[in-house]
Amino acid sequence: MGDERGRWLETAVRAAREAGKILERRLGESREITYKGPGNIVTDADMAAQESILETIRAAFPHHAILSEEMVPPEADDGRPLWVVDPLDGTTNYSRRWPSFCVSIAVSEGGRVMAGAVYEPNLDEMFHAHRGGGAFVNGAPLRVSAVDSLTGALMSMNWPYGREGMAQAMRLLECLMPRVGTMRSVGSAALSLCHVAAGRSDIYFHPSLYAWDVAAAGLILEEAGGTLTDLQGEPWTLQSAQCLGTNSLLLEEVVEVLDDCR
Ligand code: 2AM
Ligand code: CA
Repeated sequence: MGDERGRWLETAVRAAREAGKILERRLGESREITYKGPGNIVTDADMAAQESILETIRAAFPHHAILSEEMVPPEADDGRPLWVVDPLDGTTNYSRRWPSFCVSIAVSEGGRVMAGAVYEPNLDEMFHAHRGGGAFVNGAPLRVSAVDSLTGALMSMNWPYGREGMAQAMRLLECLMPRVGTMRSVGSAALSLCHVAAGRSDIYFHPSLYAWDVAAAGLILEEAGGTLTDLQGEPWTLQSAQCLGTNSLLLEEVVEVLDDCR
């Protein structure tokens, strides 16, 4: 990894930790909640965390482009490195003080995610990876599970906002649930993918989300030996509107079940 790219990861980690500390500090305060759509909220804490992250990135890399959930998106990809930021993933959890939320920061180049950091302040867990360099949590290497049959698998998923999305998720669950061991729902896509990377679960899917929910954790998962695709099993890209993360061993079987489900 060149010096410049090394600084990408170092800056992502630093920005994620600082923002996580802000979220942690403000957790006990009363919240200002604004609805962006049914079930889709943003709080004053999302904005404070975003401000801190943007400041850190702009100070280190003034010429890079930034895509962050709570800001106006940049113009079309113009070839500059692009920072893909979710200042608070798991906002509903956060607004209820349910302790599963995180900060997610990725850096992509030419449409490929090259570095990523996901910070979970409650457990003080910093997940990070750069492409080709392996994945780590608090410095310890991450490896996906060796579970190779659906019957023994721990799956997790999250609910989309809105009735139509929920109905679609129910259909997928109806097909998958009888086949897997059991299921959890954590409320943060980024953390859920990090759990697959850490071998804590084996499968994660979400039928409707954004690049900033997935970019950093997806690289962390791949660097831990997992696979990140869409629900058809095609490689995930920054334009994908859904995701499926697996320990790689279960990918084919899950996609088969999903194919038969439609
Ligand atoms: P957020 O907390 O940043 O909004 C919960 O469903 C998980 O999926 C969270 O990580 C949430 O991110 C994310 N998410 C993003 N877009 C979503 C959508 N359209 N519907 C539901 N969840 C979404
Ligand atoms: Ca968010």
